[in-house]
Amino acid sequence: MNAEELSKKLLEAFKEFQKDVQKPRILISGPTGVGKSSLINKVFGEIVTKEAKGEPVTDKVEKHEREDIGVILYDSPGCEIGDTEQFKKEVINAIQQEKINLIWYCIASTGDRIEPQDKDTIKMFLEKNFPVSVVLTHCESASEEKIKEFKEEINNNFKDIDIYITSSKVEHKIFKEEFERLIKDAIGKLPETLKDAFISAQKVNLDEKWNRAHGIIVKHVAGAFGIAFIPIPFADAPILVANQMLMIANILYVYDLDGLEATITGGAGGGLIGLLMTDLGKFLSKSAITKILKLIPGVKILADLINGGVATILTAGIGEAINLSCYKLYEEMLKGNNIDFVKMFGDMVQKYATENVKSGKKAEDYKKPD
Ligand SMILES: Nc1nc2c(ncn2[C@@H]2O[C@H](COP(=O)(O)OP(=O)(O)O)[C@@H](O)[C@H]2O)c(=O)[nH]1
Ligand SMILES: [Mg+2]
Repeated sequence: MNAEELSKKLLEAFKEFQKDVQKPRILISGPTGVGKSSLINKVFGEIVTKEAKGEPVTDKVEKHEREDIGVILYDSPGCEIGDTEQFKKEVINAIQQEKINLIWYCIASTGDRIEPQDKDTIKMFLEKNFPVSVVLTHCESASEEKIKEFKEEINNNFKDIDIYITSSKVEHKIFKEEFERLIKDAIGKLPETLKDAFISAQKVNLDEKWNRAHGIIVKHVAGAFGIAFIPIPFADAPILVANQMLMIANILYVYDLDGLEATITGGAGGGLIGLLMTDLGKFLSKSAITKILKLIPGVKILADLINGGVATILTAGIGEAINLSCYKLYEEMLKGNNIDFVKMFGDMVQKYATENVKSGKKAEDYKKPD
């Protein structure tokens, strides 16, 4: 396969992955004006809710879904005064019918107290065994004592419920860490089959993207060893490439750099991934890989054999080079430096892959950058 065919196949593998992935369904609930839409925008990017109003599931519940985004979001008000029966019927039905995986209930920390309706709503969710967490919003405007008081009051009513201290308006280390914790906990609560999509869609915990990609690589390396255990003639190296192609599609899916670009530019997205795949196609072509293979201690290319050990070093080295390059690109894009870094993506992958392969490191020995 030449570079062009490789990048085309990579892009196809990516699109297929995106099409077939199973997505979690998350309900964001809480009184009007509490900051639900802002929370969604902060965590998943404005792209999710930008288009139209969302599709009504009931009078109370709205659904936001896009093919290229890894979560299906639902938005409902809390239970307002005099509305309990109606609310119960509609929202509880919607949760059951739509098979909601997680509920984030929002409470503004600017209120005088936790309102009885908030407690009623949370109580109702818990009675039904729905997985609900509390997100305190507008926390930049509340004093530390106030937040402490709110947390205590919530915990007095609902013992082990998770509470997050957030602001969608002000950037601060505390809020950043709280959003990261919200994501980390959510990943822990979701079934394995929904994690790829969730980690892909969220835009506030970059380390969890690295962790997921790393796990994918470790898994694929085991596969590479299987394929190559019986030495393969070098001419058949594309077998190996096919295994790596799925791995690479999965890594790029988890980072969702396209979605990040769309969020940053306010555009539709869909352009960046093609550019990255073009670079990767060049990088994975036989001549480039042969050069890298020669770096592995003890490999004799002329013997025309790739054995299991070599295949694992190569697959881990390439996978982790892409993982690290995506991580760095993501960081730079968040800082607003996208254009130049996108141009450097191919070089970055090449550089890291060379270093990695030379080091002969095992997949599980790679560590997240600081
Ligand atoms: N200061 C501050 N304003 C916020 C925060 N979250 C939301 N807002 C503002 O509160 C208003 C209502 O937010 P919105 O997300 O539309 O609430 P929703 O009705 O629950 O979807 C908007 O003007 C937001 O900009 C926050 O954490 N801090
Ligand atoms: Mg809203």
